[in-house]
Amino acid sequence: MHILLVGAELEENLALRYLAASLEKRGHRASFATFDRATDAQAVLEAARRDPPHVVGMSMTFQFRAREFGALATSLRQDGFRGHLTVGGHFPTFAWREVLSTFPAIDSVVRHEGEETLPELCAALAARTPLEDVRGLAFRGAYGVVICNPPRPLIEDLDALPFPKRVGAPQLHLGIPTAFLVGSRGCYGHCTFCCIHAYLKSAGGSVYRVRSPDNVADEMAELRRTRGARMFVFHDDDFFTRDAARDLARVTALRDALRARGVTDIALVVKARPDDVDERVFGVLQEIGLLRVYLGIESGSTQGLKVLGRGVDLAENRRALDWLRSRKLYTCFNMLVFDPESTLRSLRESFRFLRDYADVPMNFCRTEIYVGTPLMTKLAREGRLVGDVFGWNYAIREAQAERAFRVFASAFLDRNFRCDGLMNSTLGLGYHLHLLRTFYPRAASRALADRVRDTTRRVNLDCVERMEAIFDFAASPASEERAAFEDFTARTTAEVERANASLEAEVEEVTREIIDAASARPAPRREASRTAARWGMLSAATLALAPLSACDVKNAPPPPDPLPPPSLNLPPPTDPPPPPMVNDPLPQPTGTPSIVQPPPPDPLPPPMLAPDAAAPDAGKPKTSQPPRRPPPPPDPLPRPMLNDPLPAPTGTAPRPKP
Ligand code: B12
Ligand code: SF4
Repeated sequence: MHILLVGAELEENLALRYLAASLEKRGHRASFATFDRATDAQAVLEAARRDPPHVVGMSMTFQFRAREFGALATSLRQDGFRGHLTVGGHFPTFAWREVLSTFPAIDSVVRHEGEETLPELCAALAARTPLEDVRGLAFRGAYGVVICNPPRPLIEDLDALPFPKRVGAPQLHLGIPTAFLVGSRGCYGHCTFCCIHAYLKSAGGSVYRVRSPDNVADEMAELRRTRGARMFVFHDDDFFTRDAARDLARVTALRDALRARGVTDIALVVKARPDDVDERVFGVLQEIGLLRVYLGIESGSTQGLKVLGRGVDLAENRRALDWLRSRKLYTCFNMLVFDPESTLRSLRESFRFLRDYADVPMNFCRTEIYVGTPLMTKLAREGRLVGDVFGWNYAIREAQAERAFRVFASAFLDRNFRCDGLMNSTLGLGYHLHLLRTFYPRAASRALADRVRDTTRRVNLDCVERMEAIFDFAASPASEERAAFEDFTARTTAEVERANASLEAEVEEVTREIIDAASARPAPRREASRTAARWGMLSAATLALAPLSACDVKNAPPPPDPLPPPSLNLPPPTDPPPPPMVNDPLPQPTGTPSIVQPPPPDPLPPPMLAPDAAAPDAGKPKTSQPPRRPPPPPDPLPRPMLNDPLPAPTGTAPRPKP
């Protein structure tokens, strides 16, 4: 069978590449189509027309883009695609009912990991055997009834998986061929806002699985040999386990395995929690070439850390940042400064934290509500969820904090959320500098490093000062008056946008200096192979020519840390809050496939549209549940924030997680 795999390719889409490798191992043929934004739809349709697939598989991972994928599925049908259309990823794993009910063009949802389920689905389609036998599948059966089979347990032996199928040229970061990979899957954390824990728990099996160091080193060696890769970005949910002895054994074995294969002169990017930062473990990683650490700071206030369920305190956040800073490791972080229980006091505390670390590149936003998370369950119980599963919204409990958020949502929209906006460009700036230091050391100067630090500080302090002014206003009686609130919001937005222009110009200038410094050198440091030399020179030239303003992460250097644009579906404050579409998520009945009746609605059963909870729902299918009613039709288009009158008791604009 030919399977067309569609998804975001902001970076190499590992989900699709793992799936392609597993499909090909079973004798199928897999091809890829990029869908980074709605305007890519035409190219996907053309790919399907050019080389018609039997099955289209879409990676609908991001909640905020789920409707776009649904619309693409509809367009594929209108364009004549008659094969099976399936989707997978984090969002539909939980919201399979809503996805299948809302988008009749989609035939099935592969829940959790797809390496076994998708090939089995293809085999069942080819043999015309019942889809009820495919574990991990939710699908539209006879008469349009939606059936959810029991979940498939997570893959225990990650070493048994074929390496992801790599296609196309590697991304170049300051001229250095870059590869993305995962050395483990899962995480021991229980953060309330994160869907990863819920995803793992609802599948059943070990929440953390790790590849052997030899298996990871084999893949890195292959990437080095075949694609010239020297920059390795690990997308493990958390590269570490908070068990320093275990982590030390793993990274030491990885270092030795890489050396044994001659994979040296490389750099690594990893993600870590603050309580993962251990001197010995990070020391070994530095020996391998650790260049960048995404540190899960998430909040700079005690209140925030508690609501987010981080399991660390502020002192731990500070300890990790201080230590990484002292080792001159490029560290960056995101803060979910606003959360449902934020207060002006906790917000001020978070921005004091940011002031103390103003030289560390960062971004900040509101905590978004992802389906399947404990935070979603909590807000649903409290009747505070607004909108629907495709984009939940909520109001911060404290009115002053909510008013501050609303000003922020307008004023910082461009700065914090555009993928090449000021904050993402500043994150890229620090990354560029460290790439220069690592791969072009003779081109790196002290003066350039000082400029990067000063620019980063200026950007971050500008944020802190403007946010503090917003807090002062939100605390004042004037902020309760509609006209004064609107006036302040408009003025602040205009001022922030003016500042964006000048600060962006500064960031762009320093970035260009780094690129020029790298391009002036004939080849990166310690060239190990002719392949690498060729890539290095080619990409340096590419970077020098790439417009920095372009939001094309395939050509532009370091991929930004794009936050999804906020959906500004704020309900008018006078409206009563719309009833939440989600009941308290309940565990799936063990051993029973769930069934949902598709539109048109069946008048009989009451709505039961709970997204899956984190509770395990493993088991064997036996009988069917009575059909359930479909969700209400999709919400009308989001309303723009700025047209909204005064801050409301409920309803705000969603923001992402880091
Ligand atoms: C790499 C990554 C990115 C990369 C790029 C991804 C890309 N494709 O271009 C970057 C850094 C750009 C990124 C950005 C963002 N990301 Co991100 N990202 C990840 C991360 C860390 C790893 C994904 C990955 O490669 N995993 C390895 C593969 C093998 O696993 P997998 O993706 O789960 O895929 C398996 C299954 O889910 C399933 N599956 C997945 N797709 C499909 C499709 C089919 C057809 C089938 C059958 C099965 C299937 O099978 C796969 C193989 O087992 C995940 C965390 C995670 N655990 O997945 C977050 C994650 C996906 N990101 C997330 C978010 C929120 C974002 C941002 C919105 C965050 C932000 N900064 O604001 C942005 C949005 C970007 C944008 N503008 O579109 C959330 C999504 C939550 C949600 N429900 O929406 C996740 C889950 C992290 C989290 N817990 O918050 N991200
Ligand atoms: S936020 Fe990070 S540490 Fe917390 S559960 Fe998610 S992946 Fe784990």
